[in-house]
Formats: sequence, structure tokens, C-alpha cells
Amino acid sequence: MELNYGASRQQPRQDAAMQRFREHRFGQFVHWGLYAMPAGYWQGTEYRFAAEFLQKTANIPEPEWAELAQQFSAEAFDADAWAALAARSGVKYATFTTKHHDGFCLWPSQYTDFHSGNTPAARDFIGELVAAYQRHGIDVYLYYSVLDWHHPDWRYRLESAEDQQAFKRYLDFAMNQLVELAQRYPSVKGFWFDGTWDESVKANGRWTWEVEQRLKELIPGLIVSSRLRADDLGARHRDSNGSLMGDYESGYERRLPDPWDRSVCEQDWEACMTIPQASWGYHAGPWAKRTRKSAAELIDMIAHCTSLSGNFLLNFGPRGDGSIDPEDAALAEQIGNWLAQNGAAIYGKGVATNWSYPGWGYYTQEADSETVYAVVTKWPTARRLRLQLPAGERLLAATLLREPALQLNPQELETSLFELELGNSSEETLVFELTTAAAEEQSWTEPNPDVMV
Ligand code: K80
Repeated sequence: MELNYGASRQQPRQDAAMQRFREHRFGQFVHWGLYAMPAGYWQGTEYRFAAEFLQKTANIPEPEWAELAQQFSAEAFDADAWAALAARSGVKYATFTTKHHDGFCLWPSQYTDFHSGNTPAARDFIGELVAAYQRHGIDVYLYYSVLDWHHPDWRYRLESAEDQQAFKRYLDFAMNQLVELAQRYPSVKGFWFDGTWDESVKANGRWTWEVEQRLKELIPGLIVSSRLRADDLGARHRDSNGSLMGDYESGYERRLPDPWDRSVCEQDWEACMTIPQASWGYHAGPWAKRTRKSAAELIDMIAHCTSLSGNFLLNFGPRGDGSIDPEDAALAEQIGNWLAQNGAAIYGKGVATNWSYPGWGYYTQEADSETVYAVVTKWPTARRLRLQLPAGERLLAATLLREPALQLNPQELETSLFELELGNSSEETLVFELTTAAAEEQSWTEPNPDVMV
């Protein structure tokens, strides 16, 4: 089908900027805005829903919500402290909310008064964050919500000529803001879009195409998520011919592909995840605390994404005063400590082609390398690790990544089937580095019977 605003290519980008993004594998998402102050509470009531949706869940009139800007002093905000923690957590890139659904802007935009310059803080938070994260060697991406509960011209549907005109004004406003962001922060590496699912946006595939083109003219090499895009007919992420729009698939939100689903490896993708069950903005309530994921669960997810050649974007919701919740900070340090020892299995790695999903964790590999990493996240209770190599390959060596001198004795059961005794070693997520080579003789292997596909 002939499309004017469909996918711009059929194959993944292979330029240096895209390869850099692909090698990061682990990034930090940051949701911060006015919603961090009420933190899930309104007039003493706890709302057990995403804190950044409080304006809707607590039925707060928009003008009342907008008054929160007058309390936004963020006296504990320290961009360098955020960036230093992020660096210690092992992330290689960070994506900041510049404007979420409530329309409040964390930079002094010339196109609205509803921004951080007009608060007691009177600061350009985005500018401070871009500078601080880059000082710490972390690439910066900007999140922008097209959906806007504050702007009078936002429409969910276009049911009249008046709606059409209003929404046209809104799209001009959003385009202006996006150009403004690209011009103010030209060192950013990409844009992450949200709030693009309504009928009004789907009817404007051309605008989404123009945004992608315009931003890429302003910033060469820029990376844009698929969530921005709709085509001529309103198809989202993938055009009406099934081709991916934007540069990578960004639809995995709080869920990951099945670990044996190799189809996702055909294109670049990123999954984003919350620490508590379902809040992106800071939620101070017991509900959010009870549902927190552990470092081990999150490390499992990092390895899971890497094993399918995807990136993992872990969200942090800093508190209303600009400080980071000590529990979140501790979690970031734990993940970072693990990555400091085991990052070789993650950064720059992807699917271990020809190795089937092992059930006890994940295999990762750098393309065409003879080294494969076995990330053991689910300990077999029998404490024996089966290593099923691709048919015709042999295991030359196996070492514990964080302690290569430790003597391991893999047993060869058959040409391409090995077994490692785990003994009583620790409960941590261990990584084994496996060196393989083609066996002299050809052998046949059965598919892993644990996984029926
Ligand atoms: C919006 C709407 C729904 C139903 C679920 C999540 C969201 C937003 N997307 C995430 C990336 C957050 O920004 C969340 O507020």
C-alpha cells in the first residue's frame, strides 16, 4: 500500500548513533513534575493509582491542579546528585519527562506560562539535568507527552470544525515546543513520545511524520521512539504495511516479551518499567511500597531484555522536593554493584543466536562472538546447571565472570550438552562466561523440552 507518512525504512538503522543506543541496554527513566508533591494523596485520601494521574483519579479541577506550581520550590533538587546516582546504577542513558499529561513544563518554555520558570524554584530543570548527566557520561533523551490536560486546544476527538481548528492550534503549539526543546538542548540523543493514542492524534499521522523529520533536521542522528507515530490511516507504531515507524519499538510498557520470542530481535526495541507496581510519578503511600520490585527482579529484567536484543528503561520518580527516595537510591546502588561486576554480559550484548532459552535465566552474546554469557537468575533447585549448546558446538571453557580464577568443572554429557555443579554458592545472580568452538564432529540436539514453542 502506498503511504505518505508510513515507515521511512524497512531495516534497522546501522549508523553510529543507533549502534550506541543499542549498546546501552540499560537506561534510567525519570518521571518528575508537580504530581511528585501530592505523591498520590489528595485531601488526606490515598489514591491507589499512578501518582502522575492524580489530577484525574482524585477529580481535581484543572485550575486547582495548576496552582501546585506555586508550591514547587524543589529545594532539595540537585541535578548532579541525580546524575551521580544514575552513573553508579550503571545506566548509560536517561530519559526525562519534559512535560507530562498535566501539561506542566520542566523548562522555561516561551509557548506557555505553565513552566518551572514560573514557580518558586524558578529554574530550568531540563537544562540542569542535561548538563549534569552528560558530565557523568550519560546520554540524555527527552520524554514529551502530546496529550495535554492543561492546554485549552487539546482534543481527544475531532467532532466539529471548531475541534479541528482548536486541535490544529494545539499541534502547532506542540511542534513549537518540540523545536524549542531541540534548539535549547541540541546535545540530546533522542525523543520519547507518549500520549499519542487518542483519535485526534491518530487522525494526524502527517503531523507525527513532520515532527520526526523536523527534529531529525535539527539534531542529526536523533533517535525517535515508535510511540510518536501514526501513518496516513491512523495505524500506530507499525504502519499499515506492518513496517516499524520511528527508530525503535517502544510499546513494551510494564511488561516484557516472552523470553523465547525471538521475533522481537528483528528490530530495535526498549521496554520501560516501574519500580512499584504501577506508579511512574513518586507515590508516598503504603500501596506503592508494598509492590516494590527487588534489585534481583530488576536485574533479571535487564538480562531478559538484553537476551532479546532490547533495552531496559527503569523508571525513577523523585520526590516533590527534588530528592530521591532513599529506598530507590539503595536499589539503584544494588543494581549498579551487580553491573560493575557483571556488566560484560549486558552492555553491547544481545541475543545469543542459535542458543535456545534455558529456563534458568538468559544467554547473551556479542554478535558473532565465541563468548556467550549465562546469566542465572532462577536457581535450579537441583543446583545443577544444564548448558545446551547449539548443535555442533563444544564448550572450551566456563568461568564465573566476577571471579574468573575460581575452578569450575563442567561435565560433558554429550558433544553439545554440559552440566555445571553450582554447589552451595551464593544466592546472587551469577554470570558464567562460556567460550565455545565448533566441534570436530557434527551432532544433533533436541530443542529444550522445558519450553514448547
Ligand atoms: C498513560 C496511560 C496509561 C493507561 C498508562 C500509562 C501512561 C503513561 N505512560 C507511562 C510511560 C507513564 O508516563 C504513564 O503516566
